[in-house]
Amino acid sequence: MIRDQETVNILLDTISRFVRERLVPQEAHVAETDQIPQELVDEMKELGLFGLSIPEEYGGMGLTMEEEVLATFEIGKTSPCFRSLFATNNGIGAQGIVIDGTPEQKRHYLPKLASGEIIGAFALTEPDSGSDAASLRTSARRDSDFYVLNGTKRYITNAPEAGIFTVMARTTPDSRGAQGISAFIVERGTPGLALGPIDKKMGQKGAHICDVIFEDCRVPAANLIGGREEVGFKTAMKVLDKGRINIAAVCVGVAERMLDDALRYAMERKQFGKPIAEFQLIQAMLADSKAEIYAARSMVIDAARRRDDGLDVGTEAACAKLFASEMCGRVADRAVQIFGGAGYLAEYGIERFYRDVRLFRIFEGTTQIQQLVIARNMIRAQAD
Ligand code: COS
Repeated sequence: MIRDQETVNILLDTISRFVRERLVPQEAHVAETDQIPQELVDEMKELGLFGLSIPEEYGGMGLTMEEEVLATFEIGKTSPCFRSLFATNNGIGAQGIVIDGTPEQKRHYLPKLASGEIIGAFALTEPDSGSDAASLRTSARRDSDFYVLNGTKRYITNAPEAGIFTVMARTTPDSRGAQGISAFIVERGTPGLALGPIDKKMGQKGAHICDVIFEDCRVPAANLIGGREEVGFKTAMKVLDKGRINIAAVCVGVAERMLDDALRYAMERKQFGKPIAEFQLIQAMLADSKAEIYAARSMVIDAARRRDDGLDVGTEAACAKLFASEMCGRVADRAVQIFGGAGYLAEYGIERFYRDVRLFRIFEGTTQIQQLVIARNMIRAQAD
């Protein structure tokens, strides 16, 4: 749903200019230093990028899902690490509070997330619990007005920068599976919360992940999301439904950027006396990429509109994430192929995108988890 086309156009133009003029020129530097310059972070805050999807009453822009994916298409046209910094505040690091938080939790945390004063992170995955999220073992034992958390969370995006963590932990000790899991807001600096060293990754330099370790970490009972135990797994799944549409949108943006770079290169690079873009085997790669991007873009917009209409989008979000992330991988591969030897060199930047986009098929649910979600929903719907 687009509320006011003119306002959205202005926002998209502003983001597009910021991406082109400020972020693209810094891509190589950020990859080399593994750090986003503070001045760029400050500009992101000024533009309101940390609060795109946080409701206006809490200081955000309150974009609808359709508006948000249009913005994400533009943000996608540069290194994904830039988006990663503010994406958790719009997505998995804040949505638990937006969707299921109490009024006090919203009032206390959302304005700080919307302004970028604090970064939010989402702590679900553990050393022995990844795709099987419901098998998580981090425990939260009630002790008067506190919960005492013990356990380790792994691969937590933005954990080194985070001011708060949405933590899924087991409040019912002997429970198995999704039942017995509750969600908490844990503030950085809470005694008993420690961070592991920053992990070295294949790509997305500038975006950081690390372990988050809880050892008798006492969290106020008021920080139980929604004030209700045992609904934390559902909160996590609802957060991921939205997150998956957003990942699909960023896949579309990055794929458009890579195809644009590949097309420009193919029109400049000459072999056999003419630009390689005139060769049909190169054209096939360009055309297949264009068609697949168009398909993914259409899926993302459709899924976003359905979510705006209040429909259950579990299946559509999984379809969009599955198709768009796989599409993005294929486009990256073709882009490197079109660049040829230059595609393998760091100097041209395309190999960096190739490494960066590999993550999209893994995080916020692997391709195989999306397949499982889609098929399960199909079977359930048929059986009903
Ligand atoms: N929205 C709301 N509720 C949901 C939901 C959704 N999208 N998906 C599941 N639920 C509910 C179910 O309805 C069920 O509730 P009831 O017990 O009341 O019926 C409960 O949650 C448990 O669901 P389910 O039985 O489907 O859980 P499973 O353990 O079988 O599997 C999958 C769930 C595999 C889908 C889940 O573990 C998953 O998404 N794994 C991937 C995790 C992930 O993406 N990790 C990435 C790291 S975080 S960036």
